[in-house]
Amino acid sequence: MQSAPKSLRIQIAIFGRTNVGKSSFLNQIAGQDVSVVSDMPGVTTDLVEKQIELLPIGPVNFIDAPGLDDVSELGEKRIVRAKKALNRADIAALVLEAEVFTDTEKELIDTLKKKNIPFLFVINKTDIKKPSESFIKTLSVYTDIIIETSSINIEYREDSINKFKSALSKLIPSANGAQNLPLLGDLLPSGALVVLVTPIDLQAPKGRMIMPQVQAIRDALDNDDIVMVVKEKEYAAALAMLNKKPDLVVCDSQVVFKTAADTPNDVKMTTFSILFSRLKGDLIEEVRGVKTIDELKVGDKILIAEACSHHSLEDDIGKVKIPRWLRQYLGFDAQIDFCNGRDFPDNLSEYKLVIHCGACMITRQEKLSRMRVSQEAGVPITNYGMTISLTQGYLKRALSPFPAALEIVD
Ligand SMILES: Nc1nc2c(ncn2[C@@H]2O[C@H](COP(=O)(O)OP(=O)(O)OP(=O)(O)O)[C@@H](O)[C@H]2O)c(=O)[nH]1
Ligand SMILES: [Mg+2]
Repeated sequence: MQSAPKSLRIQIAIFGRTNVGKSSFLNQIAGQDVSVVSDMPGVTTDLVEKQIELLPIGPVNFIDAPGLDDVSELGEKRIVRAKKALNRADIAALVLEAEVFTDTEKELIDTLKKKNIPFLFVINKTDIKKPSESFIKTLSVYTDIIIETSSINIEYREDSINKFKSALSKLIPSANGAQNLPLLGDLLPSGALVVLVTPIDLQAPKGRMIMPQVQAIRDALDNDDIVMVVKEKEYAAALAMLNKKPDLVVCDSQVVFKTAADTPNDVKMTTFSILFSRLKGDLIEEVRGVKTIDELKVGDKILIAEACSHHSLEDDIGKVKIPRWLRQYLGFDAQIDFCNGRDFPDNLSEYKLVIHCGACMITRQEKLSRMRVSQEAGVPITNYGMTISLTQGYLKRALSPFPAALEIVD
C-alpha cells in the first residue's frame, strides 16, 4: 500500500485564507514537516503534495494549497495554482480561525458545491481563540463536519488525526473519485474467463506492465475470475488451446484490429481504454463524443489531451498514431493541438472535439472536471480507445459489453 500510485489515492486538498495554518494542519496530520510554515502570509506558493497512509482509510494524497486571499504581488498566480487543486480534490478541508468567516470562505464553499466536492471545516488555532456557539452554528449551515484543533500543539495530534479520519469516512461515500468502482468485474459472473491482449512494443515500460493492465488483472482476480494474458501474436493460438470461449476479451486499442479479427463474433470484446472511459469518466458521454468525428469538416480544430507527461516516442499513440488514423478515416488533415500532463486548457472554445487519453494516471475527479470544462464549452469529448476503434472500423465491436453505449452508436 505504501506505493499505491497517486491516481488510486483519495485526493484531499487543504484550502483556506493565507496564514490560517493550512500547512501546519497538514504537518500535524502527516506527523512531519512536509510543508513550510511561517507567520508570514503567503508562504505556500505552489501546491505541496504528501502521500500518506491513513489506516483504515487507506492511501491518500494531501494537497496543501496556497492561501485563497493572497493579495501580494504574486498572489494572483498563487490563487490560480490553488484553484488548480480544486480540479483534483476528491475531498476538501477548509481551514479557518474561530470567529472569522469571510467572503473567501463563502466563495470557496460555493465552488466546492458547484463541483460536488464534499468538505469539512477545520477550526485551527483554538489555543488562541475557541469558537463560540454562534460561530459553530454559522458553519453548520454548510456542513456539520467540523474539527477543532491547534496544529502547533503536539498534544492535539492524536485527537486531530482521529477526528479527521472519522470525518473522511463520512465524506468518502459522496466523493467522486473515491468510490471503489469496478474496472471489469461487474461485467462478468465470478469464475468467468477473461483474456487480456497486451502488446509488448516500444512503448511498453521495461520489465513491467502498465497501470490499466495491472488494474484489470487485479480487478478480475478480486472478482474470482480466471485471467489469461497474451500478446496479440499468440492470441489466436491461446484461444485454440482453450476448451471454452472466453467470457470477455480486453485488448490494447492499438491491436483492436487484429484482436477483433481473431475473436469469435459471439464473444464480448472491448479495449482497456474503453474500460477506463467508464472508470474514470463517462462512457456514454464519450461515445456521443466519438460520433462527432463523422461530422468534422476541413479546418475544424481538435485537441488531443494526454494526462501523463511521458516523453513521446517515435510512434507515439497520441502524437503520431491517432492523428494518422484520423487523417486516413476523415480523408483530410484535421488541425490538431496537443496538451500534456496537467496543462489542460481552461478555454476550449476553439475546438470541435477533445480526444483524451484513458486517464489511467489521473483520478476520476480530475477527469470528470476536464469533462465538465468541455461540457461547459459545448465541446464534445471522447477518448483514445474509442477514436481508434472507430477509425479502425471496430467501434461497435469494442462496445459489445455495453448495450447502452451501443444504442447511442446506432
Ligand atoms: N497559535 C497557533 N499558531 C498556529 C497554529 N497553526 C499554525 N499556526 C501559526 O500560524 C502561522 C501560519 O501557519 P501556516 O501553516 O504557514 O499557515 P498557512 O495557512 O499554510 O499559510 P500560507 O501558506 O501562507 O497560506 C505560523 O506562524 C504557524 O506557526 C495553531 O494552531 N495555533
Ligand atoms: Mg501554507
